Amino acid sequence: MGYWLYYWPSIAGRGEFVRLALEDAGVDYVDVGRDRGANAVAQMIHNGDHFAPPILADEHESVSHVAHILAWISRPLDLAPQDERDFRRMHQMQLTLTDFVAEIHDTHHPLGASLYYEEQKEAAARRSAVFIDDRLPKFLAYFERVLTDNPDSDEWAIGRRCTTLDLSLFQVMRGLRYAFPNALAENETPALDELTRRVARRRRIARYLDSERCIGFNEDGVFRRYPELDRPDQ
Ligand SMILES: N[C@@H](CCC(=O)N[C@@H](CS)C(=O)NCC(=O)O)C(=O)O
Repeated sequence: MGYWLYYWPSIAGRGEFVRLALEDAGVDYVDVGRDRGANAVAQMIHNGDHFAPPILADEHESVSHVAHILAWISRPLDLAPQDERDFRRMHQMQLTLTDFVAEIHDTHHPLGASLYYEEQKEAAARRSAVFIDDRLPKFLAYFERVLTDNPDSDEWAIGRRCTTLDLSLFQVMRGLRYAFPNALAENETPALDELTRRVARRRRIARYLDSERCIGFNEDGVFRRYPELDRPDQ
């Protein structure tokens, strides 16, 4: 089984949610943006029916949108719950995570993605304050409850096994720890913290995190560290 991942080469961004699933499953994939450059990604968008990356392709088709991609590959990668209703619940929660990631992005780009951060700093500060006061605690409490309420496991969000949703939750917690360490520390998230440690210990994920394939967060991606948007240091 082989895949081609199309994503911007210089950021982890939303591509990382797909990359983590491919890495955890240990399948072969070509990281087209990193192998052939951003033009190859732009060309894929230009040629096909996709609006934005990440895009994942196999020899038969190509699919965009993180949640849609993960719904496509989670079963073949053995990262999905067995039960059909659980599968739909997993996808539903992944879509909630899509909303969460969009709101995280909008903390630094509240007026529009086509403007530089420097052109919208004031609005970003206002937006981030509302995000930190209201939205961050609400999303975190929701996913904390998802983990603690799973009747089938104390370890994973849905069913008995690790799924693509757990890998995505791991990435969001890592990203928040990078972008909003002080605001994150105001929230009690023991189950999410434990999940994050558990995922980081998975054999192939640990190897990936240590590898050159895994690039860190930076101020071009979704999760950006602008200290002025976070709660002040104590
Ligand atoms: N809903 C899409 C969002 C995709 C998206 O916003 N991609 C960004 C990179 S992370 C992009 O390049 N967008 C270009 C654009 O919106 O014009 C998903 O979840 O994958």
